[in-house]
Amino acid sequence: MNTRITQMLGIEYPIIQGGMAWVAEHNLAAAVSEAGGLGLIGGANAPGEVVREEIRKAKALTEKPFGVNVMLLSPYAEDVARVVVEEGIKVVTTGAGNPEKYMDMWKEAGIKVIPVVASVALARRMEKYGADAVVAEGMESGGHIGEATTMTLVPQVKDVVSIPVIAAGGIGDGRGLAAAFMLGAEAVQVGTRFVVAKESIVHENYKQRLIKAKDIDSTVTGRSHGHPIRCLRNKMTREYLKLEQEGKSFEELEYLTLGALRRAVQEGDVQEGTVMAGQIAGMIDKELSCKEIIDEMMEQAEKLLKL
Ligand code: TUI
Repeated sequence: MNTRITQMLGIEYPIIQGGMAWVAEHNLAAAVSEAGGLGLIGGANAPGEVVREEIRKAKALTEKPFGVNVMLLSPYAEDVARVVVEEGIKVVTTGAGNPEKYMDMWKEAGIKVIPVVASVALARRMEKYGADAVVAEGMESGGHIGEATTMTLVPQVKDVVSIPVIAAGGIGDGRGLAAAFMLGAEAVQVGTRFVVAKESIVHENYKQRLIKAKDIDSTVTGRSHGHPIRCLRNKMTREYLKLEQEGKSFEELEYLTLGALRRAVQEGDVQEGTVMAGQIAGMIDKELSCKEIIDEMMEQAEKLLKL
């Protein structure tokens, strides 16, 4: 499964880790890269200097390439965009927006730029602006999502761009990896499965909530305000969705979610916190190391693709 992506990024396997807010820190990123995938540090809402520290800690743990995800809704996005250049990062993915204004700076620094897109239109535009690849992310993903499913988005993006396409959303094992290749992808981005990795620093309650999750435990808050977030059902989502149905504004509901992801990830408050996770949560039944996850996915996918 040697593809344009494994060659471009200098990685062994076509698996990149999602840039998950509060989760994608240096231990996880380094473990995924050490296992032969591409680890990512999630910039999320963190200031540039915090991301710089994370980058330096990851460099101390691995000699292998790793990247940084710049979350474009962050008030510090510009700061982080500059820090990745200063720290000599080789791969940047972006999320939750259009990274056009940083593209020239990143390209000049020799950075491979891989925007995460949720639509064909943005994929096309990103190629025009010099993106090296795109991640086509379907609404099966956790966190901030678009409208299209992975099954429909990946081939439609593939049909209009020449750069490689990385599939994301709903991919948690080798069957998903093989299916993504059938749709035309040259790599996959995996988020939720790595949340339950041994090296993942999320609170034990968060991991257990994902392990216990069933297929129908996934829900989406914020659709009516244009800020759809996929997470697992709990007290917070029930209250949020009820108030949303009553027509409460985004601003009125913000108090329910402010800091709620951090509360779930770090403090283990999986009832009132936001438990972001993709729809594959129901497939996870145990905690494995990043290497075990990647080896298992590769073995299963290779077997299927040979059939
Ligand atoms: O970005 C993600 N997933 C995320 S970001 C995040 S942190 C957050 N927390 C609270 C509120 C908002 C964000 C949690 N999960 N995935 C990549 C992704 N990008 N999904 C969808 C998009 C997207 C959506 C609209 C990209 C571009 C876009 O429009 C760009 C434009 O201006 O045309």
